[in-house]
Amino acid sequence: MIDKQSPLPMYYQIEEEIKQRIAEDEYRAGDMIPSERELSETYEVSRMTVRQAITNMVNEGVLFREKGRGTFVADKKIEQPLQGMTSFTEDMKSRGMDASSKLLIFEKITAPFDIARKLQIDEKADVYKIQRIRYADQKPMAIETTFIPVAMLPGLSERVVQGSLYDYIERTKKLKIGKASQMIEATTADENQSSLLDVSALSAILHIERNSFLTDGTPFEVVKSSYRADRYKFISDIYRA
Ligand code: 16G
Repeated sequence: MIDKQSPLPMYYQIEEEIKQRIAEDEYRAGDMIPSERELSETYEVSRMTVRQAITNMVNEGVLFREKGRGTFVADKKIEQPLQGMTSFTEDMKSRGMDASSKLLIFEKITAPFDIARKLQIDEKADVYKIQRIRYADQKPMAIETTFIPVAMLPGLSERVVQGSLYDYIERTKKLKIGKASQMIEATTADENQSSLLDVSALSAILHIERNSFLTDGTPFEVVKSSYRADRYKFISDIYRA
């Protein structure tokens, strides 16, 4: 309950109280939480205070609002470890979720300058440009744009990239994936991204770029992805030297 003598702000106490109910499964993903009016009566605080608490939790991705319907408990964010080079398909499988893709672009193009440099190929060389929306249990999680040298995987097809690219590289092509360097930065969804990812305009997005190499050091992909920040958090273990 809310302690009005506490130095902790009342909106913060309400947040903690609602989060506890979620942690204890009293409110589950998809449940509607009580209205602002009901919460302000329950906690004997102003609606402004309740609104502040709810807005903070919406911004954190704990709750989401639906116009004209109410406020609901969001699915728990996917915790993605930063160590270990896994594929989207493997990541979802390990969580018991179903991975699928919608192919938006599959074309052969002359490598853009920055991509040619990262793939260490001739500027006039051809690359595949593949753009996929990646889904977990039918819900959009990320948009991925992948560049691969055509010379590396001449037989790549639309059908292959409907499934797992890494599976094709390793099991069909018998190439050995070694490592990647990765960059993550914060952005917001533009109009196109927000409609593809089914989020509102200017939602928080995690932009990730991965540059991947075979075990012999040959670069094989550059991937630019936009992950829904309300569905993902990246975690890592760190050690003090
Ligand atoms: C992940 C990788 C991406 C890779 C894809 C292959 C990140 C940021 N990206 O999404 O680089 O191309 O997996 O997935 O982790 P697939 O084997 O399911 O096609």
